[in-house]
Amino acid sequence: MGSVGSFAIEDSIAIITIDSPPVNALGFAVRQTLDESFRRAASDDAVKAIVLICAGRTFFAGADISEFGKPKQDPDLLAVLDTIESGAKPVIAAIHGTALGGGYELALVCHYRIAVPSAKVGLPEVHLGLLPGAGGTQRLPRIVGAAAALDIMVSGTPVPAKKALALGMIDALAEEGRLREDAIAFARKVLADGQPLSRVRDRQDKVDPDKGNTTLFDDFRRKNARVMRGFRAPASIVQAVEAAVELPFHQGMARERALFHELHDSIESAAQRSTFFAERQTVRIPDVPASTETIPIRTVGVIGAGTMGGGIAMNFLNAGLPVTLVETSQEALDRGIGVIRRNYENTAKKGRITQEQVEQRMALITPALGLEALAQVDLVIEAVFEQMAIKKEVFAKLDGIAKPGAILASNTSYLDLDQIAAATSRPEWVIGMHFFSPANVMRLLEVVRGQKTSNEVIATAMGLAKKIAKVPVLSRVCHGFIANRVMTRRGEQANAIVLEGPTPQEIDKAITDYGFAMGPFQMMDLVGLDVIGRDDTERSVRGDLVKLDRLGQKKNGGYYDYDEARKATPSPVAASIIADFAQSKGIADTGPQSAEEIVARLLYPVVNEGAKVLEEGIAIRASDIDVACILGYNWPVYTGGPMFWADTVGLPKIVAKLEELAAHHGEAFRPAKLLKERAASGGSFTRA
Ligand code: 3H9
Repeated sequence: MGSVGSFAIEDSIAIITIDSPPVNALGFAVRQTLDESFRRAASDDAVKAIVLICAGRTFFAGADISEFGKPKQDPDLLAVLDTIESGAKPVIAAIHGTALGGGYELALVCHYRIAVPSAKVGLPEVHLGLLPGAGGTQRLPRIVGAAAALDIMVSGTPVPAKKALALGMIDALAEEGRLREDAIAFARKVLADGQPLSRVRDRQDKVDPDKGNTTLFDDFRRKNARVMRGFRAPASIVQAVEAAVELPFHQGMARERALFHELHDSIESAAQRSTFFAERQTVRIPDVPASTETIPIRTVGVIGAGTMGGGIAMNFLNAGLPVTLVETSQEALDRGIGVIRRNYENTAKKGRITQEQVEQRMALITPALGLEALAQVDLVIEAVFEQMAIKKEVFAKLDGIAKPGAILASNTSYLDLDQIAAATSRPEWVIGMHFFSPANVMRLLEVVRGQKTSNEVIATAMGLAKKIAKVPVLSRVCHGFIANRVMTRRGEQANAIVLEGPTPQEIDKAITDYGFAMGPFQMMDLVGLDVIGRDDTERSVRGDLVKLDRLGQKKNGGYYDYDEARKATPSPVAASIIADFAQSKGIADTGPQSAEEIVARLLYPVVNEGAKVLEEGIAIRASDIDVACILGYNWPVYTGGPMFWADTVGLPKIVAKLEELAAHHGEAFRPAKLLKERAASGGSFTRA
């Protein structure tokens, strides 16, 4: 029997077990084994029913994404699914872990689905810029109806077993730990009942009522317009579900196939697939082997209970780790803990956690007023005011308090970690753990290694990230590390071109049309003009707005004016401040610029800075820079991040534009050596 499976017959029931670590993806060997196993079961008269089950941590996690874009090897997934579905013997899919994408589509061609309560089933292809392409868009609506199918496939969120049972996505629950036995018992019952076999594809009862109901689909598109913006896959999913409702099964399948191919060949999907692997690649560090020993982290201390410290603490509380939260005054401590409680209660109100979980998490906090309380914790994260003198003082004190073997981490977002480490007698234990605001939400964790940080400490921080549901990106020390450093170039250019003619709204529109949720001026108004660039020494438009008490959305408007409902309109006051400032600097108004010009002006310097970050060895690989920008700055994932995007634009084009900008605006635009080299050699940043 194929290389990744086993075949057993127990009392007239064939048990096909697939074992292809890590996640039983439906790659060539798995498809071949399935094909052979089902043919054998079909031809063996001793077999009356079939149970399909997986070994290891999960049922099939979907098609093998690493095979996409490579030459196809038969048997193809659809053919295997057809063999299973058209067989004359009942097939029971026995599900544990996650049955995802092609994995759940495989379960849908089985005649019955049974799962343990901890299992999840779903069609998350949308996150890869795809639609379920092995019949999922046609079969799921036939079980749950078009409306629920749209929600499940457009969100891509896996459905827990109990809910899946209620929806009809599975037929029965097995006892946890007894999946095999319960699936066999289920098969026996099916045989005993002797009902004729029913196939999902033949069902019409859930889709027929929506025939001709265009409102259902129009409403869905309208309601989800914001989350679907820029992505291609969601709109294709809606079209495929429409086909499931309106067309006979085989025609719907043909429609699904055509849409799948379009998506598969799109840049958007290539970008999202690349991001999937990029996020999993970040933990690989050339000089820190995977076998490096890690330090157990059972307790955490967080210094500072402000917005950042509180958000950081929540990550650990969510993961069940006790946190000692330190502030300098009772008032600040109470305020910080109050904010954490309010955050949790809001989450509970939305039904995402229970009130009991709120209390459990709150009970993990130990409030404290002095650093002495941190003597026994395994990891301390400092989140105090961003000033070198203050950080050094805190670390020097910590050095005298923390137990030997404790990791001392700083949440600094710009400062020199090596200087901070030098304030202690144990720099090898000092590391940067840079969270992005809101720290309990944003998935990026920049781990900053100092010159002396030990491999064990690095490996521990990288491993800990997964435990608290973050994606770690390793950076070496430089001003702003990876994400802030490269993205600062975008802000600088926004501030520069607004003096040359384009208005804040034109610039913001170019950037939001590119795919960012907000443009740089909208963002500054939201955060507060008095908060950003607080330490600026030079005169700036922003500074002039602040002098007029225009602080942004919160007070008197900023770059925009706002009405009661915070709806933004172009601001004549801001326009005249910008014009005055430009005049004082002797910058001529050269008129409007095209969206393409604006995007190039703001984002090519980000690419250029990314190239420098790579060249200097600050980031390990270009895809780490992409992950940092996507997860830290909401860079649109369907462009793949700045470096992947640069490859799609073409590096010679970017170099030529940067040279042109350098000629007009100065050396800051001069293309990095690495960028020039890759452009000249026909190379790229992210392609193999
Ligand atoms: C699809 O099915 C298309 C069909 O509709 C149509 C076809 C015609 N392929 O995430 P982890 C690797 S599209 C290849 O760290 P976890 C992953 O790279 C697919 N490799 O584990 C990693 O490798 P490494 C639809 C895959 O426990 C290792 O497995 N399915 C695949 O945190 C462990 O992964 C999906 O989108 C794959 N499909 O989470 C599901 N999946 O160790 C994608 C994983 O070398 N997968 N790998 O870095 C997941 O969401 C998570 O992996 C899962 C496990 C929840 C399953």
